[in-house]
Amino acid sequence: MKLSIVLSTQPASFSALAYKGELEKNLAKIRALGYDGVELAVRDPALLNLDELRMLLDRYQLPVAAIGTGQAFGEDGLSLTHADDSVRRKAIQRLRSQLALARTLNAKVIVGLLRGLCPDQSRLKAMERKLAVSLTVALRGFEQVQVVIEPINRYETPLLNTVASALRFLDRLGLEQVGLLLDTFHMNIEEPSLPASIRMAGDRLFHFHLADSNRWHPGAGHVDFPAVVKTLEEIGYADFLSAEILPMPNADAAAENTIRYMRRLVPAM
Ligand code: LER
Ligand code: MN
Repeated sequence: MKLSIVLSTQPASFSALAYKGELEKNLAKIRALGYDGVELAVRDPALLNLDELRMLLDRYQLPVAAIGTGQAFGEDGLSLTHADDSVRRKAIQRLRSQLALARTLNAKVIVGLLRGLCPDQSRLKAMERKLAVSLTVALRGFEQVQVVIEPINRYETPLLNTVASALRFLDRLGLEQVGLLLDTFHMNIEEPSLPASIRMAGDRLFHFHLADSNRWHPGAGHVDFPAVVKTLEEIGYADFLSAEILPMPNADAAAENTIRYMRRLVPAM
């Protein structure tokens, strides 16, 4: 397994991001701390200078673990299940531009809050069907890019809160390229047992987010990370563990404490 940390390519209102903006400075820090890669949170690929980004990723030798898309919802209000079809189409287009970026950077694409909220909870099943249609349209032509659906806790969205519901959704969706991203912060709220849910995800697990129970760096709360890592090893997960954490007590300390704590569990390759 490899360790990465999320860096937002732009300033962002989402709080669980240790590093935001200042690409060169932050990529240099991430490299110097000994991370194996970086996860990029990208509001809109159109806002990026791709040549500069590639040059910096190359200079600091950081592969891109995944591309997060949540800011398209958080900052721009786009959603794959939006009641207004013109907004839903914009969300599909945004996701397609993220898939194109991911294809060039050899990264996965995360579908978290871009799925939307579902204000009328009696329509959850219909919203899941709408999400499946939007995803099928968005992914057409990008079959080689892996996409991950993240179960997110009930306080952020009612759509797909648990590993079991997300796996049922994947079965109905029927696209091999789509798997799960599990996040220990959400799992701590929704799952009865983190190891049991990791086992349930099994080979559908494509990506992983680290945060402790309080969304601080691993080691600051009560998530049993040794048990989490042991279970990931047991199911043969060999990809990135990406820290998506609050900048507490500050960004540098959060990033440094994460790698110090996690390296004891995940030796450098
Ligand atoms: C994004 O990966 C995440 O975990 C969510 O909490 C975003 O709202
Ligand atoms: Mn997450």
